[in-house]
Amino acid sequence: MPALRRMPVFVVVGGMLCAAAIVAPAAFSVEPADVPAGYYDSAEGKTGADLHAALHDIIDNGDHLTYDQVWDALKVTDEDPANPANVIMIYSGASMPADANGGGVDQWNREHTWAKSHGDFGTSPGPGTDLFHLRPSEVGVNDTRGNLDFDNGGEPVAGAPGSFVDGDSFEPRDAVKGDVARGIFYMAVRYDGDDGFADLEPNDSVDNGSAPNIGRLSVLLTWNAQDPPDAAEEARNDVIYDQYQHNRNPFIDHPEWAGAIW
Ligand SMILES: [Ca+2]
Ligand SMILES: [Ca+2]
Ligand SMILES: [Ca+2]
Repeated sequence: MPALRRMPVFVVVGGMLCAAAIVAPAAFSVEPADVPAGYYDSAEGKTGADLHAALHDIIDNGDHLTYDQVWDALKVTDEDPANPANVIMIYSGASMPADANGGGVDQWNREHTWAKSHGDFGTSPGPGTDLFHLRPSEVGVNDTRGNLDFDNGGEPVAGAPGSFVDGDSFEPRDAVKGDVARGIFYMAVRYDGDDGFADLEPNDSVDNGSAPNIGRLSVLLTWNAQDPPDAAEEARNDVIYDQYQHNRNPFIDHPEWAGAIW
């Protein structure tokens, strides 16, 4: 009898939507809710260079905004959920008026978490305008980060509680350590040198200068594990996919793929 009672549940409720909502999360490994069906099919089961290449092929058709368009996009992607007129600063967590964008000391600007001198890609449409690594930051805090590689340690950053800096590296606050790492991993897979842009890759150094590399890879992998994607980061991925670039950050959807590649 138990078997007979269970059968009708699947037949009656068994439309795709119900089956996915009720049965799949507990029974199978499924994509996060807003990943289009089949988006990562060609990457499934792969590791290392094969996974890197498969992900590159999936995401390399993303659209490129102009640097001016990035202003308005960041006002949407990084909107303060508690105040739609504001945006959240990446390194401080502060909420600032969205229209206070610019180069003044009391304004916020467009922080390239993959410092744009690392590969010297500038602000032309391409890596320099890619929303997955661009985040709002107070002008002063952005200046403090400069083009430093990422690593743990240093002195507290003025105006950005929980962030640290020393002569060769910058450490963002705990809440965004994983966000920063996954933005770096995205850039490495998106830009492979086959489309006129530099081949960006992380390494384990903190003295990369203008080389198309950023470090420290071992620390970024740790940050990826310490600060897994939350609902806000996943929503940001969806907004960039739906409204702006039409590609996704695979490491927000599958943070375990970072360790499978590096
Ligand atoms: Ca250091
Ligand atoms: Ca986070
Ligand atoms: Ca690359």
